[in-house]
Amino acid sequence: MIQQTREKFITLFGKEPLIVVSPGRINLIGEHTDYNDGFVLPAAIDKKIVYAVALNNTRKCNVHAVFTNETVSFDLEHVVPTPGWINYLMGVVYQLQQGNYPVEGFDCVIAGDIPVGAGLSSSAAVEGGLVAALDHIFRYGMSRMEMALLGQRAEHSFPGVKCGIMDQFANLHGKKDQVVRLDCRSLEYEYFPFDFPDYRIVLCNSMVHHSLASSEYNVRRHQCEEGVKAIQVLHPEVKSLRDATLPMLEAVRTQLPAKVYDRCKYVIEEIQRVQDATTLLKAGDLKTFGQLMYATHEGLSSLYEVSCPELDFLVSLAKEREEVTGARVMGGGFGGCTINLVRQDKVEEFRSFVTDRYQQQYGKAPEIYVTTIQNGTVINTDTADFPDERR
Ligand code: GAF
Repeated sequence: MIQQTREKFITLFGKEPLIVVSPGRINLIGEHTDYNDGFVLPAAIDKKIVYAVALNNTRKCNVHAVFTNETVSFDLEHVVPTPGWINYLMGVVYQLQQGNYPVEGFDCVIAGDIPVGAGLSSSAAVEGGLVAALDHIFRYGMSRMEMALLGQRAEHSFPGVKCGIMDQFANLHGKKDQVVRLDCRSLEYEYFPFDFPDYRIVLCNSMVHHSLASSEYNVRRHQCEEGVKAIQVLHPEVKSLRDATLPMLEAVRTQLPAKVYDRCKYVIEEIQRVQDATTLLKAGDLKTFGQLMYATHEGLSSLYEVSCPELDFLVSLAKEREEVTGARVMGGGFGGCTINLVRQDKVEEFRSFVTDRYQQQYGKAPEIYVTTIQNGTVINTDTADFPDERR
């Protein structure tokens, strides 16, 4: 894909580009905890966005998307929210401008194989890849964390999803064969080898994509804040659900709408699960780790209500299989993928079992990806020496 993207760029724009590879992400456990100052355990994967970029000495940005085979241009004097995939790039440019990072016109080809709406965070990959490319070209000298935070602001301000930091963080900090536990409050992080040669990480894409995903996401975030406000009356020291305990929540239960109580209960439990899961991972106990994944799914489905019948069905299929140690809906929810830890020697059996049963139930095939953990966003070294004539 890298070579094709480069060639497409040369055909369209007639010069050598900088190439940046920007991955999607998985998250082993810790869902909807990031915007509650909790912990997450993500990793970057082998599905990616590829950018080819060079400057064009104008004030215009011309972006060709291979996946839709269209070129969209925008003016650097007029960067405003715009429908379609270009919004994610414009959000990044807007935030760079807001942060007084100089941006000049550029030409760009964007390609990728991260399925959209699958919960693998193609949007953070689009954002992180572009920040990294422009940082390299303009020599801003941003840290990876600054890039992630800028990507998050882009997501808030242009697509309007009030996301946490997990996706942009994982996209820019991923390390091959390692998962990373991020403390979303202090932004401190620690890598852990994901060293289980007998297991594979298998993603089952329900192929469901609910349009509610972003609006309901923001509603969940608001409900968590509502819970925190109620708890603060008795416990002013509680700044977010990260600081809350189940007894604190119980004490205000009667003052909360039932749904707000449920949302908060899930988050408080999930933040603890990530801590427990990390201990299990260090001890090499993938079996008990898997039980926590099932518990997360249960919480996401019945308390947080971000699952859907198709995802619940995929997890129930996983539960039937002895080769699966754990499974759950992954990412924001309302469609997309389940993540499954599956014994390596039974992956193909699992694949055909899930495909057949899902097909029977819903009349459509799921997509199944056996994924690997890879590095976060990478500047392609062969193209990294960015000569002045491309400026
Ligand atoms: C989406 C968001 F972008 C993340 O910040 C995170 O909240 C996730 O949903 C749920 O864990 O991917």
